Amino acid sequence: MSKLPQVPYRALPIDPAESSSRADALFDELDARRSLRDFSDRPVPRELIERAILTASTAPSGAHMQPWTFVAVSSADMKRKIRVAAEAEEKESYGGRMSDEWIEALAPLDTTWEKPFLETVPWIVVLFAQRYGLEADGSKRKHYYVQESCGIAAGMFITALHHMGLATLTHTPSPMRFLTGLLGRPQNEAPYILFPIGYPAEDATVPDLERKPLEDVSVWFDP
Ligand code: IYR
Repeated sequence: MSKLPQVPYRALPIDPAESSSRADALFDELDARRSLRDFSDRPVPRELIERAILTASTAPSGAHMQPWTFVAVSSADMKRKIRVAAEAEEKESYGGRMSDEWIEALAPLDTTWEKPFLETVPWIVVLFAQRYGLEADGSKRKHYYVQESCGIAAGMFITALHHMGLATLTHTPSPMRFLTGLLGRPQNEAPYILFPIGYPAEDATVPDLERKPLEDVSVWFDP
């Protein structure tokens, strides 16, 4: 393929002192984000979900293939179907498919096979990873670094939602193959993460977790 024409880089005009205050502000904002299970049923305008998807879609991706599809569901009937199918899988998982070690690691988070939030939330968005591209004529196009690209897009999606005051849960009902059939997705797409999205319930609580300090998550070669 021929080279693309070049355009000027749209750098943000920021001086070093401002970088520091912006960094603090972003840290404080993202440090307040938590995975939530207690949602309000207050409606969320579709426009906000559209914007979050567009923001996520600015993520870098292998060879700029943007190998993701966000499937947005507000239909009560479809949310119910997703809940029923997810709970059936999760019941199997909690009832024996998960290792004792895994169950023990989750114990402090107080999760169970029950997923009532899948019906409470105004929106469920399922991110599908396109393992390869499908052209209009049915031919396949190779995608690169699909897992990495979708992981980055998922992070940016979560960040965009949080920035709007919306809450979500990075949910991976396991296995999630049922979502492909339920949502009628083509065979090149694999469900990657399911996001229930809404405003937090007024009395919402989250586990009192601590985040690792910088020295536990980084190593420096900086004389
Ligand atoms: N998918 C299950 C189990 C689960 C797994 C992890 I790793 C978590 O951080 C939380 C839950 C569930 O959604 O309950």
